Amino acid sequence: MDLQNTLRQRIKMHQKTILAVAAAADEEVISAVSRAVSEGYVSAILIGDEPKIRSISQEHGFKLESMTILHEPDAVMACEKAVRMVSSHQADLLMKGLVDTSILLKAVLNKEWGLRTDHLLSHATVFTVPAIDRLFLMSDGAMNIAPDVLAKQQIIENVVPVAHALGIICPKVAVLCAVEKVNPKMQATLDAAELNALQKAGKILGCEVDGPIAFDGAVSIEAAHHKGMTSPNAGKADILIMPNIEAGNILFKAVTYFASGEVASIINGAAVPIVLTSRSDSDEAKFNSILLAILMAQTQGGPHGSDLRP
Ligand code: COD
Repeated sequence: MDLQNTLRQRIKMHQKTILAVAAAADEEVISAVSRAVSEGYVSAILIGDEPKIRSISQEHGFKLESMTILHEPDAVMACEKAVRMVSSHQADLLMKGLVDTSILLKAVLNKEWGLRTDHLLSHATVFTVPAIDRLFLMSDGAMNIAPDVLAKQQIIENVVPVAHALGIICPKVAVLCAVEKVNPKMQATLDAAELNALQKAGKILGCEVDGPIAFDGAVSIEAAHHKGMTSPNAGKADILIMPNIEAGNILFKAVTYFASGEVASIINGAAVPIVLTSRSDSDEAKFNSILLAILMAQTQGGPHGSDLRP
């Protein structure tokens, strides 16, 4: 399964999106953005240390002619400027460059000029691995540190539309735990049972929720059979809901480093989708993430329009 092709096929090319990149002075970031510009997906505003942006680009042959560069060497200020460009509608999408995730997210959450909505913001990753021929989504590996059950409900509500945008009509959501039975000493199992019940009661829409369920039984039909699991969705999960940020972050990085997976990551629930990858992610992962953010912007109302915002 080719993640990048899937994303390319789902994007409408006639809409040009303006991407504001916070702290852009990084080889992988500029590589991904210049590719998205040259392929006609976006026009870009690079906010960061201009001399560094220019020397990286010269060294690696990235073309900057059709991009705007705003010199701002301070990372906190670069994040503020990038977020303000989006909230003032001068740009359609935001992308994290070479800066701590928490610095960018604090700017995004700013009450006066940030990109907050009345919904929780959460991070979602779409990934493929060579061993299994289907798309997976997982959330949250980068924003919500220790979500309670209400936050997990909103995390599901944020990630289900991403699955829909990728053509998964009724995604199977696995709320991951270490076991398949409720154990009051394991909060994740209590949360999973509650989320399962909420979906069955019609309080979570557009998906089917399973849990508590462990990783093997969620992703492998053989493992599910072996463990005697009876749920018709066992082994067939599309979306993996993580118990906490550590589990999510480790799975996300294991996909890349142990399984040679392809990934794309964004923040959902904000006024616009935000391209948010790890600093160590490849230019390919960053390019895929730009495509995913464009797809979600189009799904939510299209770029260049106030209907992107609540
Ligand atoms: N969605 C919506 N609003 C939020 C969210 C959210 N996910 N998180 C916090 N808020 C709001 C709160 O309601 C409050 O109004 C305000 O923001 C501040 O809340 P705090 O004090 O809990 O949040 P902060 O500013 O201390 O931290 C928010 C972060 C997102 C920065 C924090 O949760 C964080 O550091 N997350 C992990 C980021 C990270 O390091 N990732 C690494 C992996 S790449």
